[in-house]
Amino acid sequence: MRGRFITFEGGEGAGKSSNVQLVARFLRDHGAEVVVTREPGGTPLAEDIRNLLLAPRDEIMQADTELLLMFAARAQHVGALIEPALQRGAWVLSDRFVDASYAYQGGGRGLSMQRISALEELVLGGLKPDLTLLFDVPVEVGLARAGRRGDLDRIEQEDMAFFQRIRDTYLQRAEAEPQRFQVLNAAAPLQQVQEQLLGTLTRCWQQWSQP
Ligand code: Z5A
Repeated sequence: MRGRFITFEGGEGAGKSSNVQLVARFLRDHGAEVVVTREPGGTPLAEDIRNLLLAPRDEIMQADTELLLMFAARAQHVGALIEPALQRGAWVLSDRFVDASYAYQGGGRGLSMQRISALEELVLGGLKPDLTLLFDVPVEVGLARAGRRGDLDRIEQEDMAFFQRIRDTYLQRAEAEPQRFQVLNAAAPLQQVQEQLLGTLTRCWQQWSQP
């Protein structure tokens, strides 16, 4: 049986990375094979592209360059890791995926959503996450959490308005596809976020593990 694909999305400091491991543990405890991965990245080559994308530099990276590098990394990630894992029946958990390109390059940078959609079609064909967990947090709360980590990467150095457009785009996408998205109130204390998450997972597990 083909595996299931769950993606974790949200702005800076929303708590995606903190919660991926909780989901992995839940699924492993239920006997599933789980692959945890991230974007941009997930394979050695895609991680090299990630380093290119996130390193602060003097030369300004063009928005189209950023978009194409995101999709180049994604093509490698899907072909070499995600598809083979789904085909052998594993559950794949990805910390960010294609919705991030719509939110950051579309909403944040203002690139055309139609062009992003054309790249999605080219690179992913029909591949879609079965479930997208959107960790939604007010921008100032998320940035304060992320800022405590120290050095900011190239994208984290953008201004508040950029991150507000990203949050708005994520919420619009969730509203447009309520059957795929589950929006979690990530401004709540971690324990409450995890309770919301376990409720969602329990429902999905029961639904998807039926023959
Ligand atoms: N990007 C893009 O532009 N286009 C694309 O197509 C893709 C990505 C795929 C990847 O960086 C960057 O690439 C990202 C989007 C862009 N942009 N930036 N900037 P990344 O993977 O390094 O960064 P990130 O995805 O933004 O991760 P993050 O900032 O680390 O956020 P997070 O994973 O959601 O948060 P966290 O690490 O789990 O938590 C942050 C801190 O908050 C940590 O100290 C936690 O202990 C704390 N935390 C978490 N939850 C809570 C709650 N509920 N209460 C209190 N404190 C909490």
